[in-house]
This record gives sequence, structure tokens and C-alpha cells, in this order.
Amino acid sequence: MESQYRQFGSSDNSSGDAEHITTAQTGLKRIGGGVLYGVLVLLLLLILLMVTGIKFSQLNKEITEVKLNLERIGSGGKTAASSSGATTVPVVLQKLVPVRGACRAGWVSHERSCYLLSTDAVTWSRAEERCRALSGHLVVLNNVEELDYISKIVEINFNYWIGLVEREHEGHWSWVDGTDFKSTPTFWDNGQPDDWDFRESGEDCGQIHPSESRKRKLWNDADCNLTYLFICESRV
Ligand SMILES: [Ca+2]
Ligand SMILES: [Ca+2]
Repeated sequence: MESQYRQFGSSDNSSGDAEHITTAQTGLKRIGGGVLYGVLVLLLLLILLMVTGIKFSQLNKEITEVKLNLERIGSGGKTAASSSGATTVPVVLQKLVPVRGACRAGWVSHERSCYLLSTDAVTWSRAEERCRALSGHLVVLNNVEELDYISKIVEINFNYWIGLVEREHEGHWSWVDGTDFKSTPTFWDNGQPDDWDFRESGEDCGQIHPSESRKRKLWNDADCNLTYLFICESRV
């Protein structure tokens, strides 16, 4: 009886050990499963973050395009601010075939200046460097006649950098050749300069806007690090 009891007891112990081992193994499996699950969740989160990041940068780009298009449409039919602060009806112009005159090959002549229209898009600084390397500077629009001439010879659908830059502090615009900004009329487009804060580095460089029809180009302040075509000017 005692031996039976012992036998029974011993058999009960070994079954208990087996159960402990099985429970421990199940526990380990669960922990292993949990870790694997955690790693998978982390991986999924990483992929999600990467996809969201890519989507956000695409969205950023698209918003920029939409904003530019809105500005373009806005400038297409609305009145524009003139130097006197009054509003004027957009001036429609005839396309002009530019002539070389006394200028170097590739440049076109108007009054006492020569102009070069770039065929590639670069940042504002690079554009000014390129003009200086050619003994000129980004175009300085001294008067409305010069702006109208430029408006007649550029491609109407593109933006072009001009020699206008905001240096020292916000709101202090200057011409690259040292011409006093206060001495020249201004042709900011409606609502410009807006130093659009969507751009990380603000908008400190001047350009002329594209438009749907050939008319007097108006100015916009843009992010200097974006790339656009540009216009150089040099004396005859
Ligand atoms: Ca000029
Ligand atoms: Ca702007």
C-alpha cells in the first residue's frame, strides 16, 4: 500500500515536472511569439513612417505647385498693384522678335542694354554668378518700358529670376547693380511680396511671374533656392 502510495506519489511528481516543463516551454513560446510580434509591428511602423514621409514630401511639392498655379491664375485676370499703390488694368502686349543689334551673340538689344535669356533653370545666386561671369548682372528693371520690353520677349509660361533680392532684413529689397530700389517703380503682383512662410527659407528673391497671355509681367518674391530661368543684363 505504502509502495503503491509512493509509486502513485512518484508518478504524480513526474507528471507535475512534465507539466512544469510544458508550461515553461509554452511560456517561452509565448515570449518568443510576443517578441516576433513586436518586431513585426516595429517593422510595419517603420515602413508606414517611410511611406508617410515620402507622401508628405510629395504633398509638399504638390502644394507648392498648386500655390504657384493659384498665383498665376490670380495674376491672370485681376488688377495689379502699381508703384503708386493704385490698381491698374493688366496691360496686354504684342510679342516682339528680339534683335541682336550691337550685342554679343546670344544677347538681344534694347535701348542701351543687352539681355540674355537663359535656357536652363538655376537658383537665384547661381543665376547672378552666371550673369556676372558674362560681365553682366541679373536684369535690373529701371522703368516700365524696360519691363514691357522684357515682357514681350520672354516665354510667357515661365518664371524668370530678376536682379531683385531681399538683403539685410525683411522688407529691404535691393537691386543687384546697386541702383536705389526707391528710385525705381515697383510692379509687385497682387498680394506679393508675401514671403510665403510655407517655404522653410522664406522668399527673398525676386522674379517675374508667368501668365496665360502676353501682358506686362509682374513681380513675385520666391524661395532663392528654387531653380528658375533667368535674364542677364549688361551695358552695350
Ligand atoms: Ca536695366
Ligand atoms: Ca511670393
